[in-house]
Amino acid sequence: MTQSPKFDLYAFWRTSATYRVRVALNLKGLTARERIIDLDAGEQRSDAFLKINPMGAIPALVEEGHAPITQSLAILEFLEEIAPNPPLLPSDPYGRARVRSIAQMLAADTHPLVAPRVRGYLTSKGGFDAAAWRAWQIHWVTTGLTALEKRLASEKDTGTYCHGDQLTIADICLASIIAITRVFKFNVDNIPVIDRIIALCDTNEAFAKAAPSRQLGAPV
Ligand SMILES: N[C@@H](CCC(=O)N[C@@H](CS)C(=O)NCC(=O)O)C(=O)O
Repeated sequence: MTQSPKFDLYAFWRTSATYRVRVALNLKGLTARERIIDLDAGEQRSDAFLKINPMGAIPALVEEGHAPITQSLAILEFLEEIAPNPPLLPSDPYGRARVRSIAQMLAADTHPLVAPRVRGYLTSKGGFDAAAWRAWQIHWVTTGLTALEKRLASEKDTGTYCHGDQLTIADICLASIIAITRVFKFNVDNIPVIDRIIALCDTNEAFAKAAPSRQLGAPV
């Protein structure tokens, strides 16, 4: 008999932050029941969802009897603690700090600038039209990826993946930003190290299965 998943994951097909959690769950062989929050319909601002995450953002991972876990990086670290294999963080403190630093360049400094709530504000109150929003989105994603490319190309700890030859949270965050470029159909040029790492992630079924285009609700 198949056991039903013990986690609910509040999710939407295209979101970069939810993608990170999907990849980590897949890598660790865990499952979660997805509860769809339709960002296009504004469901993240419904009273019911704001009780789960007052920030009005997904993902949230919920296990009965426990408070919801929000913030994709906190969820990734939680999954790492409850299911340590395969490890998604290096074993040494300097390595862990470098991986977390790369992850935060992407998940904390890059991704939030292109979230729907930012688009909503800029287009309703900031005078942005669709073209200005697209230029903003491309600018900030390019800024984040170009900064990371510089690090990856110059730091000795870069290997097959962002950190050595082991998949880590840094690669998951990197792939989550590349997922944004794929959903919104733009390219960032001159990032050869990133392109090489992503080509490798693309061959991994845990990443492929998490792709926005393969989720319920994705346009066909
Ligand atoms: N730092 C948060 C970001 C969460 C976030 O902004 N999620 C987006 C989807 S990728 C969202 O739900 N946005 C709703 C909105 O901006 O209105 C995390 O990593 O979980």
